[in-house]
Order: sequence, then C-alpha cells, then structure tokens
Amino acid sequence: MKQLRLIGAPTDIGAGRRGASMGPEALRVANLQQALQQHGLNVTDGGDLSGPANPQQGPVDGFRHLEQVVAWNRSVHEAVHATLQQGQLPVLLGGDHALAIGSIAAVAQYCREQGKKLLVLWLDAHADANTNTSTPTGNIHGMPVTSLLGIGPDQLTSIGGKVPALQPDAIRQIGIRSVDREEKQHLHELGLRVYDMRHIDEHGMRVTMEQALSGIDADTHLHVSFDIDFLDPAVAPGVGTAVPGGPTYRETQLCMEMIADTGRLASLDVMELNPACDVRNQTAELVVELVESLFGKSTLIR
Ligand code: 5AB
Ligand code: MN
Ligand code: MN
Ligand code: MN
Repeated sequence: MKQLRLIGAPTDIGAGRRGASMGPEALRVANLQQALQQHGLNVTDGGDLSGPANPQQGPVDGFRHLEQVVAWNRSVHEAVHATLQQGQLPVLLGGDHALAIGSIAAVAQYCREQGKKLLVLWLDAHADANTNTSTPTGNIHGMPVTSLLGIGPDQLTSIGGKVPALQPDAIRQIGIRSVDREEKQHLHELGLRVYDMRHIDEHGMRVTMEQALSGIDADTHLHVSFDIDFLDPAVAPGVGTAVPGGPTYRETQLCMEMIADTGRLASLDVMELNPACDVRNQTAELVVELVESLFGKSTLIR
C-alpha cells in the first residue's frame, strides 16, 4: 500500500460563511492520522500550507476574493503535484472546495505525465459548476468544476498548465441536490454525468456506485473530491452550506466501501468541513470513519 500524505489547507477564502479554515485541525483532533495508521497504512502529516488571510470582501465582477483563491490554489497545486511525484497519495484537508481546482489540476497534470487515465468522483450536494455570471453568491467554492473544465479566468483555469485541465467525461458527480438555475444549463451543455439524489432514490446507492465506477481499469487514477455536505446534515451538521435530503450514514459507508473495493483510489480531497457549524466535532469524527472505509476498513476479513 502506498504512503499517504496529509496536506492541510486551512482557508475559507472561497466560501461565503467562515469556518472551513478550521477543518484540517478538527480532523487532526478527531485522530485522522492515527485511525488510518491503525489499519496498517503508512501516513505522514505534511502540516498546513499557508496563504493569504480572508479579507471578507464582497464580490468583484462576480468573484469574491479571486486573487486570494488563486494564491491558495497555486500552493495546493504545488503540494499535491510534489506529493504525487514522490510516489505518495495526497489527502488534501480543506478548506473550502475552491481548492479542488489546484488539487485536481495537479492530479490531471500528473496523469498526463504518467500516461494514466483519470477519473474524478465528485461527492457533493452541489454541482459547483457556476461562473461569475451564473453565481448567486460570487463564492468561488461554487465554481471549481467549471474552472477545471476550462471555463473562467486564466488564473483559475490554467493552474495545472493545460486548459482545460479535465474533459467532462472524466468527472462523475454523486449526491447532487442543489443546483442554481443557470448552473443547470452548464451541466446540460457540458454533458456532465450527474447521479443526483433522485437517481440514488430510484436505483439505490449500490447501483449508482456501480454505474459511477464503471470503466475503471488497472490504468485508472481514481481521484475522490469529497465535499462533506454530500452527507445528510442530520448526520453531518458541520458544514457551511448544508442541504437536506442527502445520503444517510449507511449509504455513505457503502459508497466509500465500493470506492475502496476498486483498489484504484490514488488521491483525495476532504473539503468543506466547518467546525464552527459542528456539534462537539461529531462531523469530523464521522469523516474520519468514512475516510477509514475509503482506504479499506471493513468489518469482514477479505
Ligand atoms: B460547495 C451555490 N451554488 O454557487 C453557490 O459547498 C452554493 O463547494 C455553492 O459545494 C456551494 O454559491 C459550494 C449557491
Ligand atoms: Mn462543493
Ligand atoms: Mn457542497
Ligand atoms: Mn459548502
């Protein structure tokens, strides 16, 4: 098994509500590293990246804090790319989801260099496919998917060198239940594969995951971008943009276990945990359990 490297990115620069900047520390307090090590995994904590403070300004031209979001993403890109080059598996601890731009741009660049196929699973209540004109908030954590697909300002779209960093068929979105009106149009035009909550309701998590994971082979680098608001807020209140009607604890466990079963997970983002909204760190503790499942914890000997 590969060596895992935890990379903290303590910022809420891309979000509207403050607090995701405390995410990495809450995961450490919930013993993320120790829990993974108990399963025999080799885990190093690379500490926290640094970047500009949150100036708490309003949107300019439809973007809030563009300059600061770019600076953080450059540093995330560099850390994730270096980690992959060292043969380690990067686990980015957010921080808000705008940082997935730098993380996934680095993963895509690495896959191009290695001649690997990339598949990104985007677990989220939201589609994160806004632009500066479709956004109702100006918050860039609602724009990482469009940015990675080459839509948006150069500073965001070209972080990994190539524009677009990704083709739409390299992303599969799961758990989606909150999409803005014009954002819906983008999903349609881009032809994104979206397994929304209705799909999960009708087909169940098992079939949904079989579909979402189809086509993975020995050559695939699987990246999971896990926005904690994917989960139903009844079990995971510690997020800044909660949406009711998400997957239950058991459904999420199954989702994680089926990803683990592929044996192809090669990089991970754990984003949008907001300890300021949490109750006694329960969401961080739940996330630790789920990440354990993602890396192969199972009740059965297999
Ligand atoms: B998250 C909203 N669509 O664009 C927007 O948590 C919410 O990374 C975005 O998924 C939520 O501001 C971003 C209303
Ligand atoms: Mn998100
Ligand atoms: Mn979300
Ligand atoms: Mn959020």
